[in-house]
Amino acid sequence: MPNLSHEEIQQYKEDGYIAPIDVLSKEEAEEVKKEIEYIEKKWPDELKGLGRNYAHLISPILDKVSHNSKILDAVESIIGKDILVCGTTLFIKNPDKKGFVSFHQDAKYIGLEPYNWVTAWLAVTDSNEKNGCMRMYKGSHKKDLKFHNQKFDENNLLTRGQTIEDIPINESTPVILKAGQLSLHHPTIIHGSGLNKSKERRIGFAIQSYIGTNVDEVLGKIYVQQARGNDTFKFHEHVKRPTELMNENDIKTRKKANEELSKIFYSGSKKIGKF
Ligand SMILES: O=C(O)CCC(=O)C(=O)O
Repeated sequence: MPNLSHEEIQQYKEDGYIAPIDVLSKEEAEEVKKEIEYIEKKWPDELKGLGRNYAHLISPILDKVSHNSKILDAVESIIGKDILVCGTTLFIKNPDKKGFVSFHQDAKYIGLEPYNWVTAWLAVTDSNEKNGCMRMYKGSHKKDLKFHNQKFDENNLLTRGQTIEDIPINESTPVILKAGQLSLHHPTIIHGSGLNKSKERRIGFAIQSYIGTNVDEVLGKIYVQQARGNDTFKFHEHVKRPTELMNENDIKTRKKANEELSKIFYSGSKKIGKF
């Protein structure tokens, strides 16, 4: 049963995002954090650079989050019952680093069409104004895609440092989430996030994105998993869900998936960024 109420769906349509949605308990979120930190410690290069993508293909715990029924209920309310997980990205801001995310629209460079998709962002740690939570420019999803300046700044957590200039920060709304809570945002909403000025890590696990089976990838190839319903369109290669951490075959699949993803991210660009 889809679980967003009529009012919540209306709010999503009006604002371009919805939050907070309770998904995991504090303890479950802590378990996800521990898994990420265990991988970082045991395989220090695994989640760096391009490796921050598709981590759900090598971690059963991140996979379980991506297939969480509470998330899928909410997603189903927005994109319908035939749902694929088409990718995940870890957005980690360490307190001693200057990481930020410039204002952008996800749909600009990702090649997923039509826009029957939604991005879910799970707060693995608390996410608030002090540690650089996402900020949404409400209602901006109703307008066309904007020009993005490709800045490739070293501290920008976006691939090309793609930036929509002159977005008034005081007109954007912070998405404040407790660890375990989720936000869902529209492909064309303008959003970004500032620096982590706290003393703790800010960790977000973005399922980017949940796509309807009718959504094609017009710039390249993606590797998907069936989350709900049926895929009668068969646009994409389906991959299996991991049953153990860092299984050898899953590592190979993820490597291929990330190589293909990089081609999508930098399609038409002369320069390649660090992710
Ligand atoms: O983690 C962030 O601050 C930004 C993430 C983002 O832009 C996204 O998930 O679309």
